[in-house]
Amino acid sequence: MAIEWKTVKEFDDITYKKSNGVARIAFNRPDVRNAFRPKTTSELYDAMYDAYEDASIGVVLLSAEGPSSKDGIYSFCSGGDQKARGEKGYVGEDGRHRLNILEVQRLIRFMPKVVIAVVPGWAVGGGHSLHVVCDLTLASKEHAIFKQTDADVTSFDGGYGSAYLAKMVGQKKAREIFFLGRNYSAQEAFDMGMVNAVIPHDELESTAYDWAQEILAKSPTSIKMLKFAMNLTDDGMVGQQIFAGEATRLAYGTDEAKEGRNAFLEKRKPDFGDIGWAP
Ligand code: S0N
Repeated sequence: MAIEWKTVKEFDDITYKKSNGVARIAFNRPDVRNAFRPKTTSELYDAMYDAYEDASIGVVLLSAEGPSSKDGIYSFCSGGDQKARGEKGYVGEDGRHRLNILEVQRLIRFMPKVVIAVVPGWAVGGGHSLHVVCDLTLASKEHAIFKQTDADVTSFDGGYGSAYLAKMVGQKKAREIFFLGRNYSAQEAFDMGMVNAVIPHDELESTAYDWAQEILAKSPTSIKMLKFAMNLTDDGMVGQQIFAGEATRLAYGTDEAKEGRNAFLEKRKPDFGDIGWAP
């Protein structure tokens, strides 16, 4: 059955749609292999933040339009747009140097929803890093190629893109990916543990949507607490802060919390007597 996507908002560099609890955010610069410039990452952030805020959305698919009209080649994302790179870095329309893809990475990492990278073709440089930071990755059997060119163009991700990748595929393999910059097929990426499933190209989007529907049938609190629990040790104090924030939110719903709040408002000592200290 065809998925009925509804466009949420028109952007220049991305498309943004929703259907039945799923948001689909897709790079839309296929003629440059979906490279991102500062405008692209600002739009990505806006769409991601909308999905973050929308309580009807539980899963975000990060995908790509294409293939390229020039040569018919598919791409997920080829990373930072080298044509938008000035003398000191990536330059936005306002002339300022920006690395705002890192803000997008953090939003993916910290949003209490599942983000699935749907990789129809090239995942290169910062595009590779984006798939690494997503919760799950589904890749086109025929067209997905994973490659790290950061060390070729002196535009390198020393955060999640490399260090977190090493936790995923192991130190030796991560160093090989970055130090040699070779191409890896979807199957090789699956064998390394950085792709969840290799899917026939024509079924990639419908499979991602089906995975999303399976996830949406689960308990939202469980999914978000599990995501934050799995992030925690790698995200240091920020990981703890996010996990603990959700624990506090859960505590607010207890009789104990209500008594604490009421006692303050009624200018009396709290009476936690009935709560007890059960192990
Ligand atoms: C993707 C590749 C391997 C595809 O090769 P293929 O199929 O042979 O196509 P090409 O002929 O090379 O390309 C087709 C057209 O697309 C343009 N193009 C491709 N990639 C880019 C790009 N990244 N920027 C600008 N244009 C691009 C080509 O120029 C060509 O156009 P025409 O036809 O007009 O000539 C191959 O294209 C490739 O290797 N691309 C470059 C990949 C790359 O090096 N990306 C940058 C790597 N670094 C980052 O992404 C870091 C980004 C970042 O912001 C960052 C910074 C700090 C910390 C973290 C990050 C992070 O996010 O990682």
